Amino acid sequence: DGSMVELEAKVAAQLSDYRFQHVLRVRDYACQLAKQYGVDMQKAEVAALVHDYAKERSDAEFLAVIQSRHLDPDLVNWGNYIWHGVVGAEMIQAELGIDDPEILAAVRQHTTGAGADMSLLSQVIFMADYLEIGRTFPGVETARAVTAQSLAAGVKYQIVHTVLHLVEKETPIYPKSITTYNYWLPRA
Ligand code: DGI
Ligand code: FE
Ligand code: FE
Ligand code: FE
Repeated sequence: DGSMVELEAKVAAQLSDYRFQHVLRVRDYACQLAKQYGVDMQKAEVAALVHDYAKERSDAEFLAVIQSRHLDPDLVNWGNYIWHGVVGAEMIQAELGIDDPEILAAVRQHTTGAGADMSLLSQVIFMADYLEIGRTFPGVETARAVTAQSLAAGVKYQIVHTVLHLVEKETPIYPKSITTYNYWLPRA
């Protein structure tokens, strides 16, 4: 429908071609998972289209929004990889007029996941971002097979492997990632 085409154009205008192509592949994978797991396809499509909307904004823009919207002050200690989802959701709401709390939560949660407050829509977007057909990391085929069997098992697979990878590289782990790990570990 027309508004979806307009949304797609607004996202394309914000992103380099290679990242926009990633977004389109996330949309495809998200629609497939949404269909399988009974999630609203339209919401999945919108959330996938906007999930990396803010990824190419400057650090200064993110820091200004953290201040003006009174977001968690600890956010200033992190970087683009955390800001583009958590702070990006504010930009998506303000600039694209997307007010659906479930879609905004899926964007906020798409990098780290979340614990008990992760909706099926959020799980679908989290997994589609990880599994889209352009992803080539070792284990991606296993991750796709696990997710096709159980969405929760996919979430667990992703967070376990992401935390392992971050520890391996001695990279700081955002507390929400630990929350996600602890919540999903016994649940799949
Ligand atoms: O935006 P994308 O590249 O499509 O994917 P993403 O938003 O899922 O991930 C962005 C980056 O964030 C990716 O390189 C993995 C990294 N990341 C995920 N969780 C954490 C993290 N980085 C740190 N330092 N800590 C985390 O907990
Ligand atoms: Fe992202
Ligand atoms: Fe991701
Ligand atoms: Fe992404």
